[in-house]
Amino acid sequence: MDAIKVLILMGSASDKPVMAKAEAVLEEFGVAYKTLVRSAHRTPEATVQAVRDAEAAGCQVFICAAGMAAHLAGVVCSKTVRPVIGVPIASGPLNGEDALLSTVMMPPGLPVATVGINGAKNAGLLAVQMLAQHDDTLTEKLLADRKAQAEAILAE
Ligand code: RP5
Repeated sequence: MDAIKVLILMGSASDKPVMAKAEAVLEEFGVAYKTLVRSAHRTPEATVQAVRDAEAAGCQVFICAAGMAAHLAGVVCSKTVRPVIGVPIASGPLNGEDALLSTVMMPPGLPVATVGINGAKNAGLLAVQMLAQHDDTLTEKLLADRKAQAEAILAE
């Protein structure tokens, strides 16, 4: 795996349209990332291997998206001490409420920073904010982004 700062994992290729918003944020901020489809249930060994490979490639933050019984972020959290951001995906008959609870309700000692249902954009931004703790250029870009958001609202 080439050097990366963020690994995006998703439980199914059907999650790709939602997770494109996280990818867009990382591209906008110039953060090196890789995206893989890996499932906690369907490909458990490959999921763990992806975490190992990503850490060896310098990964600092994991973004994990899954729908229904969404255990991907929790499993990844169990294999790394890097921050894990969970994105519950709206899929299946419960429209993401199942994934939200599965992702956010981690046992004490294993935190997953969970964004809203389909909250891929915020997941990308939260990853950038984590990386910005040690990167002044990213901090400046984040401040400019917030300013642009405010100006857009005030111009309405
Ligand atoms: C989850 O089940 C995936 O993350 C996806 O959101 C959902 C449905 O998966 P597919 O049946 O579309 O592969 O594991």
